[in-house]
Amino acid sequence: GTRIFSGVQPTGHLTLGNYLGAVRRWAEVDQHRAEALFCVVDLHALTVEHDPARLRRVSRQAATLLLAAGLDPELCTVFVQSHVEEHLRLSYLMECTASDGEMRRMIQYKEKAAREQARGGSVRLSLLTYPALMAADILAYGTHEVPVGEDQAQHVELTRDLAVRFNQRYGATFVVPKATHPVVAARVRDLQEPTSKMGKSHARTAGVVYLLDEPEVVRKKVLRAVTDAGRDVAYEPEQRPGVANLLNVLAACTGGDPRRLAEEYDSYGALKKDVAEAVVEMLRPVRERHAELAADPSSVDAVLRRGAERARSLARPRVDAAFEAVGLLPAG
Ligand code: AQP
Repeated sequence: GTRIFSGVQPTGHLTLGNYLGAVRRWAEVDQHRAEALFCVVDLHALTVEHDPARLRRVSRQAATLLLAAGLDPELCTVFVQSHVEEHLRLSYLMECTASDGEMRRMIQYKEKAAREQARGGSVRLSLLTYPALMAADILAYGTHEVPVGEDQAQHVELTRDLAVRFNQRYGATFVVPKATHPVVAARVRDLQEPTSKMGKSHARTAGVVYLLDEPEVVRKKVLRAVTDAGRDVAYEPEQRPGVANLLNVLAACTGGDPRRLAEEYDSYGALKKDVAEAVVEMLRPVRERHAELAADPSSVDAVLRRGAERARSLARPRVDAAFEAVGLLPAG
């Protein structure tokens, strides 16, 4: 059968971008059609400056939100990356397969490294090697498909290259995976800076809708979204990214087509009002379920414990095989 793997980084509170670009599809489609694993990739969150207490809090919240968004532990495996040591074991072999140059070419590395430097901080070495760990996350499970937002396409491409290279050098070990993206809203933009993606670790939060924002906060953020010059509502992603972003979000929430939706509005104000309500309504059940689950953390822990056991048992044979394939002496 098809195997699916994907994850979220607990670098901050989950956003509307995470939901529309990834999590919603995991819950509505992916968990029903394949053996699927979904992971809070906490080790990846250590690649930028972090606060331990906050990481712990945000990791738990992310796991709880995945369940609140509809991931069903009876249908799929939900776990925390650091609970399954196979990711780290395989990551090292991926570092031994990748070249320094291909890591440095990654857009996310360049952007995040620049951000860390602008803050006056240093760049952690793990930020550079991040794609090796991500490749390990994916390859350890014999993953066929990686449902992600478009911003992750380059990393999945690199993962494919590493799988092919490893297989050529050491014999067929890994499945070569491919990325899949949602049809609409594969890249939700920041409401204040519609040329950049909406990211959970952005310092300016006015343009970022978090899944747990109160309805009033969601409304305020959407109504204050930056729109473009011109008054009529038209879908022109290149020339008018702000309006196109709102139309994409509305289309994703209501199941419509952004081009067709544009024809239904003759003012930005009316469009924003409908976007705000559509987002509030879409997120309402997620927030409610999150509140219920958060009141019973031990049940979430139990899900994560079972998830980690299952993930470990799936990953171990392949990672052991990879260790042997490169010539490491079996422990016996
Ligand atoms: N804006 C987005 N639009 C569509 N999909 C998105 N994803 C993230 N942002 C958008 C998808 O959500 C999944 C999990 O993302 P992540 O945790 O790897 O990354 P992030 O939210 O971008 O978090 P960061 O790295 O903390 O954000 P920034 O950019 O602020 O540094 C992925 O499938 C991703 O594609």
